[in-house]
Amino acid sequence: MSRAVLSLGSNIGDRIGNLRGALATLRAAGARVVAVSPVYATAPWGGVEQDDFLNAVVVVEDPVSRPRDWLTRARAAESRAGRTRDVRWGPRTLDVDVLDVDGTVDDDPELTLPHPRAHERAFVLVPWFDVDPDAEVAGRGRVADLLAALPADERDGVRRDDTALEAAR
Ligand code: PH2
Ligand code: MG
Ligand code: MG
Repeated sequence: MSRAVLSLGSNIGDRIGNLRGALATLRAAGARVVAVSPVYATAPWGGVEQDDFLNAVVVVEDPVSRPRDWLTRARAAESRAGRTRDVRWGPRTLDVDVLDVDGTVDDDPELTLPHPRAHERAFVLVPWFDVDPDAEVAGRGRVADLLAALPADERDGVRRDDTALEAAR
């Protein structure tokens, strides 16, 4: 069994529709969605002036996938949302980042695990904590502790949105 934690983000077009489309694509590709965080409206991180994002974190499982298979699915979801790769840390219809796969630590430049900036991003840590309060960022520490260590203004830029990604199951 392979268990991955994915970050979903969108700040162009139908943002919530883009996040929902990601779940649909992941399921169509054979992933079982085992946890879905609340949706957050988040101030842009990374210094590019752009609109606020909607962000969420999901936990997905599959009997056989290796880390690269999760990357393939993430990219499939992005391209289905019409994603083009342009400005680094810039606006996007859909970003699906692989945060963790079974605690793997790997410096493969194609898929670095855990995600190399997850530990410093409130828009990742807040929803990750929601789906798994005991989670660890492999080699970095507990999500709860990393979150507590972030500057207050980073956490304040992450605000719970009323819209759910999907109806409660
Ligand atoms: N994604 C980025 C750059 N900056 N900021 C927020 N708040 N949320 C994101 O998902 C995000 C970002 C590029 O991947
Ligand atoms: Mg990203
Ligand atoms: Mg990405």
